[in-house]
Amino acid sequence: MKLIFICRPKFDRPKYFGAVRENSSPGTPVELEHPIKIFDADEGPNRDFMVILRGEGSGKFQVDPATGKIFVGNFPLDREEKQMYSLKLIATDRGNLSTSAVLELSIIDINDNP
Ligand SMILES: [Ca+2]
Ligand SMILES: [Ca+2]
Repeated sequence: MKLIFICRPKFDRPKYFGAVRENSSPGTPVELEHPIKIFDADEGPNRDFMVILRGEGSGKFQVDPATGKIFVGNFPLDREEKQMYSLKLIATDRGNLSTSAVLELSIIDINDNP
């Protein structure tokens, strides 16, 4: 059987915004203004895709490759160090067709530096 890859996975928005408190424990879900929705119009295995996160500071977060859900990674977030992350979400299907979207995450201050 020959697989034909026609459709790119599509994000429902070009840009997503989210916020998370600094010092959140690893694995804390990042609240987004609008949840990331990805749709691939192909059928069967051609519609499977994987989401990755790129950009400066992307190592501080984890993304569920199947859904695009974002979680705090294993490194502590410090608002005094960086208060906004501008990242790139990339969804790639099995045919290697990909689409990207912007993900802007703000770090919410907690009073940890009196
Ligand atoms: Ca596809
Ligand atoms: Ca603080």
